[in-house]
Amino acid sequence: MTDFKKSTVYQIYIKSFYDSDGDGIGDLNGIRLKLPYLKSLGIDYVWVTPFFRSPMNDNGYDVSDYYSVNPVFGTMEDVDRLIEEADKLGIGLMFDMVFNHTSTEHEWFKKALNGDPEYMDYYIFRDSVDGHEPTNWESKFGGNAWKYVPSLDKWYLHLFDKTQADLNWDNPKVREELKKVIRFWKEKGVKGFRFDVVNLISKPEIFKDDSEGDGRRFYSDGPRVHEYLKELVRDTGIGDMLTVGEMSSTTIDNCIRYTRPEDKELSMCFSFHHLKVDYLNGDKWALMPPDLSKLRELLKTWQEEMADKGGWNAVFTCNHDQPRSVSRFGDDRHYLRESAKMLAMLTHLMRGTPYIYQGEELGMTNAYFSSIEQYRDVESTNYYDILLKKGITEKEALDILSARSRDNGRTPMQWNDGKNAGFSKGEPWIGIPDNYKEINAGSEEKDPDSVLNFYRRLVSLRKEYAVISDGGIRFLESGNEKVFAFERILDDKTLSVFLSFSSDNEKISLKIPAGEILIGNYDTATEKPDLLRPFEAVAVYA
Ligand code: TEU
Repeated sequence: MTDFKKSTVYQIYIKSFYDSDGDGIGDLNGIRLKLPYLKSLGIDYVWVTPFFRSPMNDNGYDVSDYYSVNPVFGTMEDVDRLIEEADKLGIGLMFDMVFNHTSTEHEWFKKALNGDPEYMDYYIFRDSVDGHEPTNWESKFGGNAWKYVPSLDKWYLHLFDKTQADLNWDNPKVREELKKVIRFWKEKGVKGFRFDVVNLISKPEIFKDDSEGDGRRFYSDGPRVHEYLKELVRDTGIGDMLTVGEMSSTTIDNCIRYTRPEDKELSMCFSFHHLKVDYLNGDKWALMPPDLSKLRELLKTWQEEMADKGGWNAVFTCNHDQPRSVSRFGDDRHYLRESAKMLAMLTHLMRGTPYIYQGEELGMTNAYFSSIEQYRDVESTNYYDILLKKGITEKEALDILSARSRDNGRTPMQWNDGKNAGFSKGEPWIGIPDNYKEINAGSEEKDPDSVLNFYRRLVSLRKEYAVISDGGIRFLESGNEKVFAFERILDDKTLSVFLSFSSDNEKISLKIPAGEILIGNYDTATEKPDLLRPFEAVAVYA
């Protein structure tokens, strides 16, 4: 089994990482050219978001052929070279398996649309109920989750975009097809897999209206999900690789089962409850500041329970579906460095495998787009229309997108202060925030105190200190809701971590203990052990 506890994973959103051929879109060769940078960060694995053939309605999460490369990202030879060169540097590649759905341009779906019963059974087709949709379930991207096909007089289920048709995992042929895909990429030498929304694959036997919600309670962590995952992992022989499942609206009990080694499902999983603490009444498209007490409570519960029951978290605050955490939980105007480093310590010092999302290690911020024309993401443009239809003004709708759009995390990687932030010689597919002049890899490389160099230290500390990789965890009451405190404990060693989420000085009822400061985001030690400066973060080893 890979020692994934000592590992750090770096996530690459290929479209925005590095463009090697000047078409304004990142590509496989771009990743290969930047391998030395990744190596210098000390990371162990790179998760590359989907680069397979796709009409790109959802930027590659709508796969039309699992075995070929989207020409905009390169060729199969480019994939082989990337794997080979990464391997030489000791970096393992993880590919992204989008198995809950395929694009409606996949040949299976085309055959289904032609009425071939064998392929119709690859998807979830249902008859109308009283002349309308089979259920009232909502798509995650807005609107009803069923689309009508007049020629078949049936509806198909799409939990995401209407061009992403959900697969029928209850059909053993579908499961065999997907195993073949894994084997194909495994043979190419990848070292791990990320499974997209994999806890949504098992749908209920009976489809009925949800009177309480959008339908998710019927298909999240569905009836046969554990059985299907075990089968997939066993039959493809990926039990010893690094596998991470993306779990949408999941529960701790299920995540324990997904990740307990004895269950032989996955190495770790992503959950998202902690990234919904700024959703007003649970609505992503209604703004409020983050509820810090709720954030702490969720982290405490997920960290401690997973630890108690042998589960393992993938720890993260940023990815390609999320706004930048420094703009969300930090203060990107007044305390960019302090807050970016504080959030880094949160992610890298809790229990679990940390994930760095490209640009996070530079302190990259939200995009701050101000016009709808600047947005590219299907979810954002759909919801813009939905918000306007609800009667919200254009200005309000744009303010909501500016805080919540997935495009905030999808702007190009800021490599240097030159043209297009050094991302591309052509016109980038999406805009770049003006702050790339200050926030970029080139300048941060030269600055010992940069966010980038701070991430490097955190990545290497995980390898040196077993208390970080293997220790238990216990959250402490700091007496101040803006200051989180926890201890990592292994044998007779304790790492005490204090993190302030405030732009002011904050007093706590605990005292930061004496000991070796392993890492912190201020140069000087605090003079008063019960006072934290703005966004101060400190980890004491004793
Ligand atoms: O994301 C699944 C997912 O649950 C989020 O996209 C979420 O629905 C969204 O942020 C709505 O608020 C995965 C991928 O990471 C995402 O990029 C894909 O769009 C999606 O699956 C469909 O494949």
